[in-house]
Amino acid sequence: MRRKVYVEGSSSDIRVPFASVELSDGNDPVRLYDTSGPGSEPEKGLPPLRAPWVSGRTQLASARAGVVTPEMEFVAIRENVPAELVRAEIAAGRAVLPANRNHPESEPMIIGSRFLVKVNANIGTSAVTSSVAEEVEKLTWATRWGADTVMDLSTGPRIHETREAIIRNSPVPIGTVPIYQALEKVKGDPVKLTWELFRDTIIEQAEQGVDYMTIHAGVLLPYVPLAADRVTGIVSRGGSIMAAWCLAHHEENFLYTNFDEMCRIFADYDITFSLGDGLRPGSIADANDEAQFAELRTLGELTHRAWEHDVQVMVEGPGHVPMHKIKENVDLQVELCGGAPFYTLGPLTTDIAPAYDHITSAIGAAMIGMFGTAMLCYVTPKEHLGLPDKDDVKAGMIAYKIAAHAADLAKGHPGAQEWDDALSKARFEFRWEDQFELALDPETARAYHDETLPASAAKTAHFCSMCGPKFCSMKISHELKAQGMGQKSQEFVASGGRVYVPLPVVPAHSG
Ligand code: IRN
Ligand code: FE2
Repeated sequence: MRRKVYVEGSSSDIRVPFASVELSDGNDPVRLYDTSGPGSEPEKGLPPLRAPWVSGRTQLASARAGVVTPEMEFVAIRENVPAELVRAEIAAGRAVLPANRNHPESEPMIIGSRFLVKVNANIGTSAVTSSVAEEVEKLTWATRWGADTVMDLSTGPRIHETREAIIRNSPVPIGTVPIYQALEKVKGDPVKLTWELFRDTIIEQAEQGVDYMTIHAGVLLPYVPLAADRVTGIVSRGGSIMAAWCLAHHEENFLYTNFDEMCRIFADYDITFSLGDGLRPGSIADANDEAQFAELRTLGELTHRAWEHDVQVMVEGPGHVPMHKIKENVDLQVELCGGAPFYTLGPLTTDIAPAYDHITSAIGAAMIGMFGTAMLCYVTPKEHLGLPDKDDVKAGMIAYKIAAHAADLAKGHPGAQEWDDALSKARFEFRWEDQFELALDPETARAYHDETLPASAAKTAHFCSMCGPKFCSMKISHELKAQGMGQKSQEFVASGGRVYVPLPVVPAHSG
């Protein structure tokens, strides 16, 4: 059984949620990170838990002044790490705690390479499909499956209203790409965009409580021609809008030229920059090219500029990248952006599997997470094909939670392996119910098992239908254990038996 539990901090209003998985046979419960929030009726919204903590300083300014804010204490408990580590990583710019003053409903979380790898889920209406209620349902659904942040990428009508409903009901930070709404305001013609109109749009969204915003300020005029010979050109929506504007006016990107003013607005609300990768590769052929890395150098420059304003920054990354070119992306980003958290879209490790891009990209996501990427933007099976529905959101979330946890294990995050160990033990001891409850997706695990062995007696049986009763390796292992595996092997060795035959020695190659 899963139950929500709270761990209290130094003051009684710091209550950190966890999902406690209660196990049978006297096994200790396992405490899991929980993003599902307190739950509410969509018309009322969530309680404003952070309201008493909101101060005039950004989290970065507080961290630099040596102050551990209640939000920092909250995430330290959540991550099972010292509060001082949280403060120091934020102060150094290596982690961000996205929390707009006007989004007090959010439960604090942290994004940085020293912490658990996070997953973002994208939702949002488009001109063709979806309603406000459906989007709130998708938000709740995404956080139920572990989304650490959600981006509202709505376009089309009722953007403001959809976003309001999402923010008021969101226990996780909400991100947006404000250029999408700005483009709606000029009826879809990028040439008509202006800095003033864009500025009003970010203020409108800031007032509502958007916690982080994707800003494509690195798409500079001289970089646009670098994408001309690519197989897939510019695939970023925001990137293509800004490239169109730059070319039409033959002027430098107004997000770049007004960056300092934007920083002052972001500081007022404590909004975190997510510097957009408008020139990310959209195909294996375009990975790691000059357009992509030229933009990354500019994102590095902008990172340092935002820090001067006490504004938190993360940096977006690709895209489509084959496995052997992934590490170079992380190494360069860390170097150029002073260790600011990297937030990548996959990357997709091959282009051949439309309808399965949650898998092609989860492979890249696991790798890039292991190398230090702090947050992974999920990709759903509908990528390149259509707007994801609820089933797609779940498939994308599960694929990405696997990638993120695999990376946490590889990085040795404190406590990450406890979950695996508890599940392995339940599996070995044939505690089927415990195995289901500990599963990332309990419902599907249980359903698959019950397809062939639905009887309740099968829940304690020492086999499943994969191998049947006679061929279950775990059952045979139990019998070996009962016979004293150690003693048997000693007898075997004493009688001259060998399991591993040493390899013959071959002389080394000379040339
Ligand atoms: C993440 C990393 N690189 C891109 N992303 C996400 O992709 C970004 O945060 C946004 O949610 C989505 C679409 O961005 P573009 O296509 O406007 O760049
Ligand atoms: Fe793509």
